[in-house]
Amino acid sequence: MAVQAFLALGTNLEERENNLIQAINALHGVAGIKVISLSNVYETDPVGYVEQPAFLNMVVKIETTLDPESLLENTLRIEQELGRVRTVRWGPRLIDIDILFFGHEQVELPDLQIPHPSLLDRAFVLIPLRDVWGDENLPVFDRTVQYFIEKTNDHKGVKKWGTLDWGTELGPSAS
Ligand code: GSY
Repeated sequence: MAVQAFLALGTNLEERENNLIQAINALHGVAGIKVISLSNVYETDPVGYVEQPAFLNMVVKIETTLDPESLLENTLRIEQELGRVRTVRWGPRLIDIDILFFGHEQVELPDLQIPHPSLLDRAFVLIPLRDVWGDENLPVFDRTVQYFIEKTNDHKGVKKWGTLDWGTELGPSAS
């Protein structure tokens, strides 16, 4: 049975828009993953290690028949295939793909925690998540995304940059 999952994408090196497009197309190309909708794309001030270029961040809603660990394997493989090189921890990256939610499931494994543990502190994740999630309460936290956005102190560093038009410019519209 297919489950809805939400993935956060971030990039701050080279052709940032192209990195997002490549990642979304690669996700949609995996058997068992269907991209359903995209948030707006936001340009965001770096959080953590601040001496690095601004990020583009967005959230992608998918349906998947994979289990959470297989989904993780695929996101890690796509990060690597798109050329992610970990130089500085928290440092610049071509593409970062984090699993935020996987249906209503909670996962606690050494290499995978769902919901994503830093989700609620990061305006660069919450603001795009609101675009594709809407006004419903989040599973596990039982509050709206808006509730958590109002608690962040870095939302001024998140500015709408543009949109990617899934279904026309990126990939198949009829699948
Ligand atoms: O957590 C993902 C990588 N990352 C980001 C990011 O995607 N966006 C912003 N604005 N800051 C970040 N710091 C790190 S680490």
